[in-house]
Amino acid sequence: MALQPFVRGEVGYFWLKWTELLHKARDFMVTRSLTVRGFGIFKGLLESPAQSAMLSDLRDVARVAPPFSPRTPSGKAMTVQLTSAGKYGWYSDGEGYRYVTKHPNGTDWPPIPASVLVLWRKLVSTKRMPDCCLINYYGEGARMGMHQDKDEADFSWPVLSISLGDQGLFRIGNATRGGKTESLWLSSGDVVVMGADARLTYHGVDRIKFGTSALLPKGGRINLTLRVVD
Ligand SMILES: O=C(O)CCC(=O)C(=O)O
Repeated sequence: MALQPFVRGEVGYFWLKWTELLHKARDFMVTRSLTVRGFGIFKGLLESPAQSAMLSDLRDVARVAPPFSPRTPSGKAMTVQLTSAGKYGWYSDGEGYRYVTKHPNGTDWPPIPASVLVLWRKLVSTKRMPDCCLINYYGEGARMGMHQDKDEADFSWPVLSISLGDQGLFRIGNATRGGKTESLWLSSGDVVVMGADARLTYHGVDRIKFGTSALLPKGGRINLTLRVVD
């Protein structure tokens, strides 16, 4: 009788250690599902509860820094709506593409949510955090033309991309514009690492397949890209 609480305590302790070990093993075994032209693609890395938690954090960001549709340097309004979190936000107008320290409404960008940084720590670095989390929202008809991410100072850091919501048709090209491309559907919870030799590979999003995810009540797709800027 007297031993019972002790035994229960021991069993509880070992059970805790065992589940801790299992979680650690699962984290360690994060394997990339596929590599396309040097882009590491982790299908379904983010599970459904983590996607919902991240979405809730992004809503908090959007309350402080509301999404807007910037103009390209040629004067066309972009079809995606975007906002940012972090030290810098990505911005574009007649003066060109660049990073800026304030939202167009004059406020500082909110901090990058911890739920987002977890993925950066897991896949990129625990020492250097990203300076910018660009948040793109693709509504009906929105797309993103083929481009390179090259407004950053140091291309040795990858760009980490996280997809939430409806599927997006992601196109991967080459180190220079043009040539043959390959496309794949990115689904909610998929994560892509664009780094090393593929850091400056052209990529874009051709279209969104509405109604393929229940995450966003009104449909559409959110894409986050984490970037080291300076
Ligand atoms: O939406 C995506 O999957 C890619 C986004 C992107 O290429 C960018 O923000 O530069």
